[in-house]
Amino acid sequence: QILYDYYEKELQKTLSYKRFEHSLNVVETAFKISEFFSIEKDRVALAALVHDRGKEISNKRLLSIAKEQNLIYDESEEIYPELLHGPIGAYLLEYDNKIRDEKILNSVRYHTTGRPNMSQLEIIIFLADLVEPNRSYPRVDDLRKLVFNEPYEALLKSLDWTLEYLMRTGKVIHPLTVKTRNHYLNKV
Ligand code: DGI
Ligand code: FE
Ligand code: FE
Ligand code: FE
Repeated sequence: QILYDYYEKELQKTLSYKRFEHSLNVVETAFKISEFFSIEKDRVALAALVHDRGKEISNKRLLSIAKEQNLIYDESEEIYPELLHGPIGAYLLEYDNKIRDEKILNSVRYHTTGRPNMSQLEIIIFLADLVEPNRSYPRVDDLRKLVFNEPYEALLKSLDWTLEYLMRTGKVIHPLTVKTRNHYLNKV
């Protein structure tokens, strides 16, 4: 709790009001989802609070940090640097904010694309981010229902819908988004 309060203040400094509010919503939603898993609640709260640490960093800076620190995974990240806000967020949380919990860092690192074999914490943060109360996009309500009943089904659907959306709007697809979708296709 002491740690949580400390990072709440730190995050408030680096995020806009709107993004900070989103983060608090993700904390609440992640808590609710975590009831279906046996998992430490303190860790869930902290991971949700900090998940968008890298979100308000300019594309230019995301790319320059990623190149400097050798954190580029795929060329799609150079085309669409926002894809780096998870990995760079995790990097900054580790080196600037001194978070050393690898489980929390991974849940931040992979919250946008997911990855095959996600931990429970990674799944909770991924899903909570997608369905927190302020989110609005087509079929978000379908996803909200699924998240609390069939979390793995929700995960697969959300990836399918994201891929559909990316194709339809002509956006670059990160290989991890595809790998994650294929992985969970056989798990549901
Ligand atoms: O940071 P948030 O807005 O809270 O949420 P997020 O980190 O999950 O980012 C969501 C956005 O990421 C959403 O607009 C879809 C996009 N996204 C997810 N996978 C891919 C992707 N965008 C591209 N271009 N390629 C992907 O593979
Ligand atoms: Fe994000
Ligand atoms: Fe997300
Ligand atoms: Fe988010």
